Amino acid sequence: VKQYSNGDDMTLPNQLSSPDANPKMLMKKHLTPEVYKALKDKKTAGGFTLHDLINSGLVNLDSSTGCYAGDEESYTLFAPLLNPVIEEYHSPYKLADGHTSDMNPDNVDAPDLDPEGSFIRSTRIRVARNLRGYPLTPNLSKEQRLEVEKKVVGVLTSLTGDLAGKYYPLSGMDEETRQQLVDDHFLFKKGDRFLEAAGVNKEWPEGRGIFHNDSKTFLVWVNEEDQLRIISMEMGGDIKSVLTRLCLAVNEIDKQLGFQQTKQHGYLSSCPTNLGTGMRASVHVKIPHASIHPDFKNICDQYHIQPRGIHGEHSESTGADAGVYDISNRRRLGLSEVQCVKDMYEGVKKLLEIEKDAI
Ligand code: ADP
Ligand code: CIR
Repeated sequence: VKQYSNGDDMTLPNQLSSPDANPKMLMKKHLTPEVYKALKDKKTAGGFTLHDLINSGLVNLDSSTGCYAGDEESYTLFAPLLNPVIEEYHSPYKLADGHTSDMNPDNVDAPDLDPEGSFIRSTRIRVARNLRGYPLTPNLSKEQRLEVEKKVVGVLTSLTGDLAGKYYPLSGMDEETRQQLVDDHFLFKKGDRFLEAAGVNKEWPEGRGIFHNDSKTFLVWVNEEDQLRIISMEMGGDIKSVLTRLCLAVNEIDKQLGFQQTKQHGYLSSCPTNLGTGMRASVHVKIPHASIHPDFKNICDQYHIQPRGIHGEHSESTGADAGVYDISNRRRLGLSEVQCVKDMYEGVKKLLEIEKDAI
């Protein structure tokens, strides 16, 4: 992990004054000279420093967030930086409010928004989770990573019915199979530069892998950005079916392993944007007109949804996929999993109204 050099106590890391630094980067915005001075020599009991916390944003000046936590203690020790980052991203949530989870799919009423299948290609819901008793991935040692993998795989291979499947470790997977899984939207990318600078990719690919059932509707990423990314996905727009499968799996894994959580932060994650529910509920949806509507960005903000390209975060939709977007809930903390799904649902409903009006 690259480090930076700094001058006297009050001098911010010089990368942040580069004209290339994204002025909206949350870490940059909230790392004032006072906060920097107060935190620069602090270290968690697990050895995680301010430098470790912010390195991803220093190396990647186009970051939107720019920091990754190394352990539960990072969230309290570095709170003068992280709390404003968290509260801005998950606005209007205030950490003092406290977070409540709701993984009961019966509380979601989400009739298919596109039963004819003209707009919505696929639906995916994932949650980020980390095991109690371990650091988060930026600060996880090789031994701990292997231990987490072993525990998780033990539980996953005991699942039955629709959730039964196999674990495919990344070590030893042939390149063609790996690339196909990425291209088909099932597996994480290799070499993400944000995670690389955060220290998450150490000893790659050891201890990483993917579990999935035969139909690839239930998948678990092991030891990528978070120890677990639990994913339910299927073609079409049946959000309730996707959520029901996810809840069944997450509740079972939780019962057997136990996830890190606090009252204020909900479920812990390495990236502050994933705190709380850790949930990103998304559809791949064809909206060539709505996406160029002058109010597109405002509508996304108003409905708390986030557009991405369809090849994962930081990708653009081009070529045959032009006009197809990944639309998901943006907020994840201070609202329940059920409400995250509702944010996505209401946002997509609105975008489809605009799209249909424009055709
Ligand atoms: P995350 O959901 O973990 O934040 P990414 O945005 O990087 O991660 O997406 C991970 C993968 O999941 C990518 O291959 C992406 O195309 C795929 N994906 C996301 N949403 C959907 C969806 N609704 N349908 C199909 N694939 C999806
Ligand atoms: C960044 O700061 O851009 C990356 N570390 C990813 C941040 C989380 N993603 C998001 O809000 N879209």
